[in-house]
Amino acid sequence: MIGQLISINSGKYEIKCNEFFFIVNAAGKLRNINVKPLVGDIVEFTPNKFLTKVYKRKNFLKRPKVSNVDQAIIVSSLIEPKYSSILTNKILAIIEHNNILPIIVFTKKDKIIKSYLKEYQKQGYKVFEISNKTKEGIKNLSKVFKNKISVFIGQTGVGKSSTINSLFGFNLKTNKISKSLKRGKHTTRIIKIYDLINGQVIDTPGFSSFENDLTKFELARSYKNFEENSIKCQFNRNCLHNKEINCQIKKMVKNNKISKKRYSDYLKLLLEAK
Ligand SMILES: Nc1nc2c(ncn2[C@@H]2O[C@H](COP(=O)(O)OP(=O)(O)OP(=O)(O)O)[C@@H](O)[C@H]2O)c(=O)[nH]1
Ligand SMILES: [Mg+2]
Ligand SMILES: [Zn+2]
Repeated sequence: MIGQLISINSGKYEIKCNEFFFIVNAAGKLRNINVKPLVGDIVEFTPNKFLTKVYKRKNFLKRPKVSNVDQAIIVSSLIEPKYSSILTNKILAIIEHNNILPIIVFTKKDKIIKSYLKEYQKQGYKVFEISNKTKEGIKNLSKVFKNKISVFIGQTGVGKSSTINSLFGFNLKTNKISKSLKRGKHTTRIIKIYDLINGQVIDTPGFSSFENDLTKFELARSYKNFEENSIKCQFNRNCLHNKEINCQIKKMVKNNKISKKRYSDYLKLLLEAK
């Protein structure tokens, strides 16, 4: 039988097949060829309940470990936990490098008058500001999920599960952020796919740190607006947009076509990259 792997819990795989759910183990054969099934995989399994094959993936992410997604909902809170521009730009680089459509969501708008909406909109992104308390912006955001598999990504405590609850009337577990540390408590423990009427969403455990494993050259071409414009750099796609002469990206930063903040975040990420 063929189905979709919807969650992995203590070494057991939950598979959805024709509206039925099965819990199965990995077959030894799979372990031998070193295939680690990911949530989102289309898999083959036997009636005696073994997962035997993972079909070719359209795409996959290492963190959170998911495959075959159409878009990533990158969730940041405007406050508590504190908004981190470099973290958002780091996640954007990885998502765009994998050719997955990013959608940026800022939560907790009820708590603070601060906005980064324009900054990201100017760079060509779809951006939403919402409140899970007052439900501001929820209806507008709900329009992007139709017929798509959307994975929620973000730090612990930013409100990923709360946002899924607000959007679709679910009852996923949420938890107050730690008062002393001002960050989340890692409430969501497993990656899991949930069905919508049209489409699917994936809730994921939030992280406290996020590794960037792109090389310098991958990073330099990860953002769509960098990728598109790097052909105008003198060194084309070999330009790291750093010390090189005649760099289109640097020109665009000067002319305010690319935000200075994004560029300074980029330079920091470049320094860290392999
Ligand atoms: N005031 C306010 N609180 C919010 C909002 N969104 C989420 N919260 C609160 O933030 C806390 C964390 O929310 P969660 O939904 O558990 O966060 P999460 O991103 O799923 O966290 P993990 O599962 O640990 O990754 C909860 O106390 C929520 O009620 C919002 O828009 N406004
Ligand atoms: Mg959660
Ligand atoms: Zn350049």
